[in-house]
Amino acid sequence: MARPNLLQTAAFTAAYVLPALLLGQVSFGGYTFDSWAAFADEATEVGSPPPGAGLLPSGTSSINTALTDHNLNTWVVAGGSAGMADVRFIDNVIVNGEGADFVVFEQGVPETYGVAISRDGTASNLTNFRQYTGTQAIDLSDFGLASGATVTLLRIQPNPWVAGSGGAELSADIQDIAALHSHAPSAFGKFDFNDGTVQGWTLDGAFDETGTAYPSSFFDGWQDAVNYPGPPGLDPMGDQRGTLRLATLGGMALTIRVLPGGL
Ligand SMILES: [Ca+2]
Ligand SMILES: [Ca+2]
Ligand SMILES: [Ca+2]
Repeated sequence: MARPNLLQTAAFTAAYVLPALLLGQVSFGGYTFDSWAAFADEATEVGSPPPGAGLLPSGTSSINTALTDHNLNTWVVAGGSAGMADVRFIDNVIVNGEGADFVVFEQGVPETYGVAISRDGTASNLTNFRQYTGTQAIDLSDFGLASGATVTLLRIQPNPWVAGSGGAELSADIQDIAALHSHAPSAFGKFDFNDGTVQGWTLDGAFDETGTAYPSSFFDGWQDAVNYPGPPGLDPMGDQRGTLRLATLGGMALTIRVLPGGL
């Protein structure tokens, strides 16, 4: 049998995915989310609007609670068109995947609100506002973001001034915001394989840089003799400490799709 070759790859990555039982999908408001972590984590009012023009929480005394509690019985309205909230994702990011990427939940009779997206996680690099009405599943591509782009900050304006309407309309009631395409903030981190098994991790992919999956003969498994930060191959065998191995037999094997008309 050929010796497995440890794969070192730059152009292609393979994602290891924690077992679903650790993530626990949740159903909420007619949508399914990976976990409660998919929901927005922090909401703050933008600026210092004049009295009566800012955001008003309903069902709670806190704007932050209303927008992050995954509870449709709490929401915020704007007393005037000036009221806006910056909504942040801390333990997750929204990812621009296929189709809609996040949901804004809006209570009662559908009303119009504005959404802007931060391109870099700061309030100084927001897209223009786009308007939506009622509970909506929204695609980040609508804002010009690239496939695979991640978002940690968006701005909600419950009562946008509609040009030509002669004034502000009734405020939307924004209940909650959550990511349909949600990832942990970073795919990189330290994980100890310390019980002699791969501890439930599975291999998914390979993918190229755009997220396209390719058939491959990569496989994963337990590697006993490697345990960071020790020198590769010198960790004692049978000590339950090791690593997760990504390998192929007899060299790399990856099926590249040829597009119509050739590469
Ligand atoms: Ca979250
Ligand atoms: Ca709520
Ligand atoms: Ca999308």
